Amino acid sequence: QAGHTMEKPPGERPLPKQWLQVAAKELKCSEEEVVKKLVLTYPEGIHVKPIYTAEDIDWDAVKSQLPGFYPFTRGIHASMYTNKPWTIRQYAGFSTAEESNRFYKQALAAGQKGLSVAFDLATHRGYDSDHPRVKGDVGMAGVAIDSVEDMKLLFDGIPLDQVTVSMTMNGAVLPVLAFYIVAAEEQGVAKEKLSGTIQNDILKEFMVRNTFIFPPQPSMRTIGDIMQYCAQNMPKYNTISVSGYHMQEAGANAALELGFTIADGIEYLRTGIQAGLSVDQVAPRVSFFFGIGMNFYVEIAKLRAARKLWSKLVKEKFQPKNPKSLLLRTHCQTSGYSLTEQEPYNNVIRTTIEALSAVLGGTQSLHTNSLDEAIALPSAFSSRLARNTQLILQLETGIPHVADPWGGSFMMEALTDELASRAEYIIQEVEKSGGMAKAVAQGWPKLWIEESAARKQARIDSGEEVIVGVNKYRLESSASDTDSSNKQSEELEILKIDAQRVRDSQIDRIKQVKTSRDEEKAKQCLVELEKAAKDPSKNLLEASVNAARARCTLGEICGALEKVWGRHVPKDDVVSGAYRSSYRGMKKDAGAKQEGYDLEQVVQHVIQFEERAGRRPRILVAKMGQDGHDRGAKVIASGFADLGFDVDIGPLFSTPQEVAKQAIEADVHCIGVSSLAAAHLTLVPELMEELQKQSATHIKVIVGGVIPYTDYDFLKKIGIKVICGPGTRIPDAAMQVLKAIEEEPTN
Ligand code: DCA
Repeated sequence: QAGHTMEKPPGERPLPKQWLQVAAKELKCSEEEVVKKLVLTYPEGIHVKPIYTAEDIDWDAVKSQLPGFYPFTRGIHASMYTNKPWTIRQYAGFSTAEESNRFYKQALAAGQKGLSVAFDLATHRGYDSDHPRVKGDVGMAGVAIDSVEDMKLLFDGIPLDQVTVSMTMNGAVLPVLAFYIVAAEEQGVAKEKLSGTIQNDILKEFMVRNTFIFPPQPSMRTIGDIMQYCAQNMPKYNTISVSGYHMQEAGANAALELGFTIADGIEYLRTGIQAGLSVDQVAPRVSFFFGIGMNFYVEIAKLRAARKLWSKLVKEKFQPKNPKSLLLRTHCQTSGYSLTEQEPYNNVIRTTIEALSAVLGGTQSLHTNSLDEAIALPSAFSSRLARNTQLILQLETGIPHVADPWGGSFMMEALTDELASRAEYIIQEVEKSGGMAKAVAQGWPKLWIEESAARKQARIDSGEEVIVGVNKYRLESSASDTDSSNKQSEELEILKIDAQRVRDSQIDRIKQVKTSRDEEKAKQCLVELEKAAKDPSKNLLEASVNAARARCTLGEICGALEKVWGRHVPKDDVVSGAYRSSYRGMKKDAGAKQEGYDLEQVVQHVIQFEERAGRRPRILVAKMGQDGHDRGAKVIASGFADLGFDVDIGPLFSTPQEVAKQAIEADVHCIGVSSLAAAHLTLVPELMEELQKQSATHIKVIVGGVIPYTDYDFLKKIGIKVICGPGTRIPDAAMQVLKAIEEEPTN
């Protein structure tokens, strides 16, 4: 992190003297104490005051701003939702292409306006469904797509010239976009007519989401080639969705999310320009994607600040001629992280409030999360409720009747400026590194986000940040130990995917595709693809479209590229000290959860353990399968390290066999498996079998992440000692681990 400073000092504008005098009387304290008590410091480093006045803003600038006018703080369209509401675009996909297709058609019939495809992790990581590494992942966290035949089934009966489709794909972007283009072509829709969006944002994959395949350099070249191909052939298609969402999910506060996302956007404009395009060919097709969390005012301000900052920086840095190049068009998604396993119906309320922030902030398109997403994949019922949340906001509330209703609010305008200036400071730090690609390679943006995540966890664990039903007003039955359960969660209908059945049917279709194609032609296309990977003058998407037409599979296309580029192996650092320094002691006020361990109690217990055992408790934090969501794993690793544990962190994408080997070699007491993508029922039993085979059953296994209550019994039966669902405090998890490893060995 050398040379980079995370904190920018907050801007100070004093409270009005006459107001302070009256407030001091109301609070029965001195004016200084009023300031101490009522001026809050947000994680972004902003001091939020109890009141705002015209003194807090540049009123002359504010009063003349209009929606649809530079710098677009008030919205990119003059009429905004008064003319056309935002697109209701729910992110979905699971199991096979046929089942997802059925789901999409029902969603469109029920009022959804655009599609957004979730692919399974095997597809994301460039493996066909028959690859041994993806046994637990096929069809689980999204739909399995192995070839153009799957893509055709996915959109069967859905006119691709009328319905805009967004595809969340980054690592395997070439085969997936190629399959989409060929599926449309065979549906009779020419490329020029295709509108929609491909995520194609690899920088944030290296930073937080981890579904990359290839190293950074060829990955960035791929983006340039896609921009070039689309500029020539698909002028209405959004070639990128620059995503802050995953940064927020990984723990970034709003300023970090905003700063790094805009910096990513600037880097992508440079990538398109390097690929031979003008800024006006690239910028109008760059779209954005932000996460919307529970801090209501900040999230609205974030979207206003994003538009303002983007138009200003694009104007300054690139001098575009087309006014559309200045517009930040964005999709938003309510926060998955803010959803709780405890009292899941509270999640409907959280999502509604977050959706309100997104639309008051002027989003173009929105996904609202389902109430059960902290527990499992969304069911038909919860998906309908999530969609209806948006329909009610659009059709029943009157909210769309006024463009930017917050415009001119002293507080909102001040917050917008403050966030924009904080994010601009972060962007300047990135520019000092030589741009976002270089900053990502240096690794400091990732560490800033991980530090922000550890600090947030500490604020939640100490009760400073309240989550109703989790660390305050918690139901008796939902204590975090594994023996008790939460009735509401248990009663929810949960969508279950039969992993074996999905995998078998995908394997059958791969066989059919391979036996019915012109084998010579397919082989030739793969050779051409290899050549294109070596030769920057060739276009990679064009070569991939040819391979898709010849029925090459996703695994074959990625395999050809991998031969030339190799697979990227990330290096792992763990933040230290942030959790402990942000933990301020457990709150014991009314409603606070009284049970649970405080940080110092656990630290003492760890010291006693070390005195007895002659070494510190040692844990291997493991991620198995293709699930790259590592916020939980990283927060546990840095939190446990701060409590005194010896922490090893295993490589992403490990097999159960690799995890067992690493655990035995490192002589750990315990393996902590973090699972967020529903593969635990396949991979955890394999890990237990492997430990048994290697006579290492003395190593205790604990599992954390998105684990439905209905799976607890099964996991306990196979010997899992502790299960930590979402909302488990780190000191409590650590204490459970200590107790488990202090038990007698089971073998
Ligand atoms: N007055 C006039 N025209 C309007 C207005 C208005 N008030 N509002 C929207 N429009 C037009 C747009 O200009 C656009 O026209 P165009 O196709 O000729 O450019 C059209 O209506 C569609 O609106 P748009 O804002 O582009 O909405 P979407 O098609 O839903 O695109 C966008 C949203 C963010 C740009 C896109 O990248 C997207 O859908 N992303 C989703 C990403 C995603 O789903 N990720 C999943 C995790």
